[in-house]
Amino acid sequence: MIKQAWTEAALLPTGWAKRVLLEWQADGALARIQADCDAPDGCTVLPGPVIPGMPNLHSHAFQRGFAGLTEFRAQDADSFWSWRDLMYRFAARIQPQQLEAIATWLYVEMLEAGYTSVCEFHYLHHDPAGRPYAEPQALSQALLRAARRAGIGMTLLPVLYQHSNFGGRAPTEGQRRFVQSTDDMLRLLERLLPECQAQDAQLGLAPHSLRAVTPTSLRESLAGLDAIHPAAPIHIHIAEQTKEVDDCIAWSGRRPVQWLLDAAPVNERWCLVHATHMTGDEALAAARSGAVAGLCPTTEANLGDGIFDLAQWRQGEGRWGIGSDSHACVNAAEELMLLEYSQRLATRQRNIIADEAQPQVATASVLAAVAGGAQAAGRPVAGLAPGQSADFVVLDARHVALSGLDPQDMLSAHVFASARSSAVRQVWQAGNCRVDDGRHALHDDAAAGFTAARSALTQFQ
Ligand code: NGQ
Ligand code: ZN
Repeated sequence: MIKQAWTEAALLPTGWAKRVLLEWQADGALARIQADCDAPDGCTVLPGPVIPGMPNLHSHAFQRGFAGLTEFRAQDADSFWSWRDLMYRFAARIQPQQLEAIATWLYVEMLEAGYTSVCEFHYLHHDPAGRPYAEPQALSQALLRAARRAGIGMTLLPVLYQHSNFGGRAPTEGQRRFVQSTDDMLRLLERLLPECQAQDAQLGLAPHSLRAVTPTSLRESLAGLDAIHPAAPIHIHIAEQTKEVDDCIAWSGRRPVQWLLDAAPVNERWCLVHATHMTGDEALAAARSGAVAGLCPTTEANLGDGIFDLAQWRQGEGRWGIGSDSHACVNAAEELMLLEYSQRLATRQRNIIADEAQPQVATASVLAAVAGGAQAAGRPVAGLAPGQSADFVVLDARHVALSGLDPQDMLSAHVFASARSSAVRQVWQAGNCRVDDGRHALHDDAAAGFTAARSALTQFQ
């Protein structure tokens, strides 16, 4: 059975179109998009301009549980590394039901903020003592269940984490819940594949970083992945901190991106998360590989990583998408705003993400981030086109920042002028309305579950 919805304006991969009819199949795949037509009798009329749902290409769901709780001075010079110690203390305690409660609320928030799918970079595998659960996939299942309940598309990326630094250094005590052998990881992937397929989730692999794997375990895990699930997405944290770059040079004589490009078959399957610190040559080569740059502007700002050079990346026609990573902020529009602003601050210019083909910054950035995010997710979520999932956001035309504007300016106001308030009215995922009037049906229940889990986890800190 075909389902339909009609809107006055929709952002298609080719740009804005008017009077658009969207048609999708029972499985949620778009079958036809027709512009310049009237709404058929009885067809659902969407109450505002429609933009594609945003894939969130990088998430550590459990970190939502302590967002806002690391903003105090704990030592003379706080840094990414001292933040990470606090994060490990939180990670050490979390139980499966708490992870599920936190993730369920997070995914509700994501949907309400315009994200329709999420890539979970998931490294919390074992129990708090560091022993495998009776079901080794217990925590992965908690994330899959949370995604199913909230109704968000999922790419699950179990993380291979074996070492604490370059050169195969032994993992630390704080990393005990993350660590497993390459063989155990491959068995985990085998178990998870049918579970993912049963809910239309994609399964991939995330070697955590070049710090956490060795050249051998990287090579063997990628070969094993290819045997289990060819074409699966591969995500890695690549060059987020200058200390990491220095350590990589000390270990190998090469910078991390350069090392990876030399050692691994980097291509369209790869997402290079936090490729913040690259030389011009590295950026050009990485962009040409077809890999997606995974940009997480609010987390990278929160952690003091540095500023990604988007102009340089685009010179190589590099693809990119956005992620909310540590979830200090869960808002697709705000990530895009901060990305553009970081570029303006660094270059002292304006309207960096726009170009001749698409002079509107908000429109250009939504289209680029949806395309890149879909590639990184390895799922058909690349916008409003036949064969893609019916994942879309209806902007709130009643919001004061948007009211009375034309659709393209409404999107611009949504990104740049809605003052951190949400101008999202409805969110549809796989053809189902998950958010109506700005609220997800699970909003209150999921919020209560989240606050209970967080209270239990923070009361002894
Ligand atoms: C993570 N987080 O895996 O959670 C990392 C930090 C690390 C971010 N980069 C840990 N946001 O890189 O060792
Ligand atoms: Zn991360």
